Order: sequence, then C-alpha cells, then structure tokens
Amino acid sequence: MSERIAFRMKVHPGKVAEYTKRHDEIWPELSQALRDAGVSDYSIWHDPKTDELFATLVRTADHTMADLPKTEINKRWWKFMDDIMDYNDDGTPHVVELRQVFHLA
Ligand code: RM4
Repeated sequence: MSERIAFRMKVHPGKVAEYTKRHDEIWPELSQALRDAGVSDYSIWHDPKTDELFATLVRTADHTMADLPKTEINKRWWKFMDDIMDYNDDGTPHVVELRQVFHLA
C-alpha cells in the first residue's frame, strides 16, 4: 500500500536556476534517506509566474517521513537550501499541504 501526496513550496525570485542545479546535483545520501523513509516518484515543478514549487511524491503506508527532519543529512540539506527558498522561523521550509480533489487512475 502507498499513497501520493502533493504540496507547495516557494523558491526566491530569480533563484529557480540555482534551485534546479542543486536538485540536479542532489546529494546521493539525501536521495537515499528519502528512499529509506519510504519515498519514491518525487517530483517538483516550478510555476514561473509565482515562483511556487508544486511537489508530488509517493510514500509507503509505513513511511517514516516525519523522522526525516531529525536526520543529519536532512538538516544539512535544509541549511544548504535556506538562502533560496521560503522558510518558517523554525528553520523548516514553508510547505503548504494540498488536498486531492480528483484522480483518474
Ligand atoms: C527541496 C526541499 C524539500 C526536499 C527536496 C529534496 O528543495 O528541501 O524539503 O524534500 O528539496
């Protein structure tokens, strides 16, 4: 069993090229940590009009995504990314969770 989720994040104006580059060169340890947490089929799309990022991913029923922020690798990645994305005051990326309203299987 698995589920697909979707959420929005935001990149700073003029920073999408850098954002894309960093993801093209994503740290293998971070990809591994995501996979180990039960995440797959993760993609992020950019809206050039608003600089919003639209992400979808699939996660297993027994995923451990909630534990990811506690891992060293995730902490390092979020620190690395904090100059080009919108963040909350607590040092986590600003994420808006989205609700699925339609699905054609
Ligand atoms: C994003 C952001 C997310 C992370 C992806 C891989 O820019 O940091 O939290 O899951 O990168």
